[in-house]
Amino acid sequence: MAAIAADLQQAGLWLTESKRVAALTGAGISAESGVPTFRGKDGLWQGFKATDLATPQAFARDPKLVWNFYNWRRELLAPLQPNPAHKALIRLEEKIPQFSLITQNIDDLHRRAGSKNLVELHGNIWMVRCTRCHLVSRNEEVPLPELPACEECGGLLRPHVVWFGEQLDPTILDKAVAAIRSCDIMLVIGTSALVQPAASLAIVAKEQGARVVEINLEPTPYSHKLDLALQGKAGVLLPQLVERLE
Ligand code: BJW
Ligand code: ZN
Repeated sequence: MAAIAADLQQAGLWLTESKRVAALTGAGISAESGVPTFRGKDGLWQGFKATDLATPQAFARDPKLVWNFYNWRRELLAPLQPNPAHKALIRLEEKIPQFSLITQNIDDLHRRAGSKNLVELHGNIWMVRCTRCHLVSRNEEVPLPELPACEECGGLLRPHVVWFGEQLDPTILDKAVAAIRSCDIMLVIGTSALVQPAASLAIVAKEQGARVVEINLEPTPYSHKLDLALQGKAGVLLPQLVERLE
């Protein structure tokens, strides 16, 4: 406990000295809101691994199965609320002159919490895209039909999210990289750091001279390369960290 208090104090000092802060979040930040993570034991739906359904191949093979999976997640997410970790990032954004929040999450919880300068790397579960005319729109219907159709052209809709093997939107990725290239400190919160290119953003930050602090329940493949790895729940540690600026 004493060790974590000292680490929190150190991270708090670095934050106090920083004008430009970037944070990267993953599924772990939403776990305390009730959102299942991807690679834990709860990353299973009807015996399928979530990461096996989040692929263009799975959608091409069986779009109904993939839509059933996303409909289940839309139902699960609709009533969930941001937790103390999402809210701590709002207070951080209010205090830091230049703050960027980069999330891999598609759950909309940062937006619902009130984050403003938000980059959603992997899309948003409440957005859909037509596979024929490529129109992107927001759709909060729960559940959507098993094979939802585009209102403009009748084509099959798909979730407007980034699946494995798909390119991230280059404009969105550029915005994230620009924030990382210019930050004084980066917080990496609740991500297993297994998925590229998001995981390498921490290395981009280190290489340009920023301090990087990780908050996670467990060590990740990147922990030993970073300045500090705080082990614990984001909903507990992040509010304590931000308190140090108040
Ligand atoms: C807590 C906690 C608490 C729990 N408090 N902590 C270079 C090298 C190798 C491979 C590649 C590469 N470049 C590209 C690839 C391929 C691939 C990739 O990375 N594969 C790896 C698995 C090896 N990447 C891509 O395909 C990407 N595209 C791309 O780069 O395009 C160019 C290209 C194309 C083709 C070939 C080569 C290049 C796209 C990646 C898209 C990822 N999409 C998903 C699904 C989104 C939609 C959906 O949600 O349905 O994004 S997969 C899934 O993983 C989701 C997540 O955003 C992402 C990351 O997961 P995350 O957030 O880290 O969650 P978990 O569950 O893994 O971890 C949770 C963590 O929280 C754990 O560490 C816990 O300990 C912790 N935790 N409770 C604090 N309370
Ligand atoms: Zn269409």
